[in-house]
Amino acid sequence: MTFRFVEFPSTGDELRSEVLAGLAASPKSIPPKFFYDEAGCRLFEAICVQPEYVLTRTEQALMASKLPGIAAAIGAIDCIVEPGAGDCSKVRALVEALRPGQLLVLDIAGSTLAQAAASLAGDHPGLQVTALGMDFVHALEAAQAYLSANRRLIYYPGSSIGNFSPIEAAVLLGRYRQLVGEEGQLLIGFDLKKDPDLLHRAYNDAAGVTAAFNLNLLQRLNRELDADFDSGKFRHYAFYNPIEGRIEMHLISLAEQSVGVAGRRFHFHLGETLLTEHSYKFRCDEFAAIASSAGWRLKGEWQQDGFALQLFDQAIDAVRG
Ligand code: AVI
Repeated sequence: MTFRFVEFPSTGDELRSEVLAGLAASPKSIPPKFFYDEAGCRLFEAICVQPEYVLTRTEQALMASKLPGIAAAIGAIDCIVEPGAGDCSKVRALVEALRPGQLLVLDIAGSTLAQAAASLAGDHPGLQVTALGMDFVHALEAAQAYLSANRRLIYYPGSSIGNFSPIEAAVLLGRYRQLVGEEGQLLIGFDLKKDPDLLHRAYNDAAGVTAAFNLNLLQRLNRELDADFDSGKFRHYAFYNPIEGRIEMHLISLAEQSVGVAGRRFHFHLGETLLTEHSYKFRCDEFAAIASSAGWRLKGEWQQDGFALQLFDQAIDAVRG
């Protein structure tokens, strides 16, 4: 098997500087990428099997039922790149259908990624697998050095794009286009707008796993930034905002309290929020417009039960421009 893992320099400084900046802002916020320490990765996997969080299962079912058509629309490719690959479970079906020579997976949670990518490499002896433990939003361009093949497909499933604002999403999709070059394609999965009750339940599961995932962020800060959050004094609060078209996930302070983080102190009023995540939901035409503003041209679309996959290649003007 051909497998290599490269861990980019630690995200410790980034965690410190971004968390301190987010806590000093009004409203207070912390980027969702910091959910994914080891416990956070495990909790996210548990969210994906909760009965209310149908997003992951719906995408899997869509992939399973439409894969032959999707593979035919993509055609022959040499390489799949998956940013935010996590446990690499989603890319397996695509690897088997497209049989590329190279797979490049990127994730901020390096150790989870390395284990999953090594096992995938073990199952596909002809496949050259490279795993990069990196914050791809910061360091995406560094992945270029690890790409050898020409016809590249970026695979970005799971509605992860919904965790960026529409403007940030367009910027990221433009960087994906640069990474894969003129012959590159993009296969992307996103959650569709739907009955807000269904969305509300998905982010407020009865078993409390999403709440534990949200609160785990505070435990991570206690451990890694020498903070003293009392997670019993914060409430997980998630709701659908129909004007913005997004789920908002908050941690709301249940007391007047002050918290130490990395040697600084921050005051939380009773009822004050710490915003931890946005999860945008789209209509197909809305998403295609965002991707098109980043130079991608819609080539195929598949939908099932409130979830969509779109396939893009490069708009000619964008390639020349
Ligand atoms: C990773 N991301 C697409 C998930 C979402 O639905 O926004 C993260 C998540 N947050 C709460 N539940 C799941």
